[in-house]
Amino acid sequence: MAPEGTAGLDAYLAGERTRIDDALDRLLPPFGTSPPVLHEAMRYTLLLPGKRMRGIVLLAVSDLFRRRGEGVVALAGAVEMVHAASLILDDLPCMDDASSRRGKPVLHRALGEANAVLAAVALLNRAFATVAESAELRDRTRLAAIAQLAEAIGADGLIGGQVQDLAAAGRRPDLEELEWIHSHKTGALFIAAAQIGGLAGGARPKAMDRLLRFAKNLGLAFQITDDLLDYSGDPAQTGKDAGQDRDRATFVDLCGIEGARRLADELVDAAVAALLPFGKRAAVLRSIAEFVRVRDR
Ligand code: GRG
Repeated sequence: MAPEGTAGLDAYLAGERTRIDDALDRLLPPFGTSPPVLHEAMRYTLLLPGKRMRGIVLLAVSDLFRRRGEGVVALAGAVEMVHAASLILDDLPCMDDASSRRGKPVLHRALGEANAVLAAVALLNRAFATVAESAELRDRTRLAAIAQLAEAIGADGLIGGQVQDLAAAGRRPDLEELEWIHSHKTGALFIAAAQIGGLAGGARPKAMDRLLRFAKNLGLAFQITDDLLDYSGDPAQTGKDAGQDRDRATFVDLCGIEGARRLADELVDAAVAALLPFGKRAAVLRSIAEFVRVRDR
């Protein structure tokens, strides 16, 4: 059922977040497993309240093909583990040197840098193991999902985008370079989430292409609204430091507030347009795109 209105969407998002949170708790070894500090570190950032947007995109895409089992939620959990690992690494002193994340001190401030790095690597491994163990996927699609995730993280995905972002620090990249950085650093995991949701749903190549177009536009729009929130958002809502991006160029720096908002609008419109052939079945995905357009957290 499509969530009706803002209250309906909020309730839908909260419900899907709870399903993912419960799955994450189950997918990790319990608190107190040896070595305790590692398991505490793996759970710390991961289980703090995040929006779970990438996992929700995966669930909403598989819903499009009427797949809603617990196995799909585990796949959403795997994508959220990768996202949490990327946040932990991004926050390190050698990268963003952030102080708070999801309303709490960043992991390396709470449990030390070595534990933060090792917990991030352990989360990545747990994510791949979760996809590899998934009973939801047949053998060929399981391999395709693993490949999607590996591609999204690697040199042509999050890591490539991050390295280019770091290389651009202290200078002013042009809009083309900034789009390249963020379509890799942020967009790649949205794409993997949509594609893995499609694989779980048995989507055919044409549908996979539409999902790719949807996620590509949505991911970049999400980053632009992240930049807008970094500029003018309320840290009590976003859970992270305001002005964290001051040392690197953002879409707001390059386009101004109005320009960045217009660009985000165009990208959300393009994401919604990619869903047209799915008709009414894509109502939830359309609502998610509208959430990205207006979000305040
Ligand atoms: C090896 C996984 C891995 C990554 C290494 C550090 C790095 C390369 C990439 C950084 C990727 C990154 C953190 C991009 C920022 C994306 C972004 C907009 C984060 C905020 O996401 P939200 O708002 O956060 O969804 P919550 O807390 O709600 O999940």
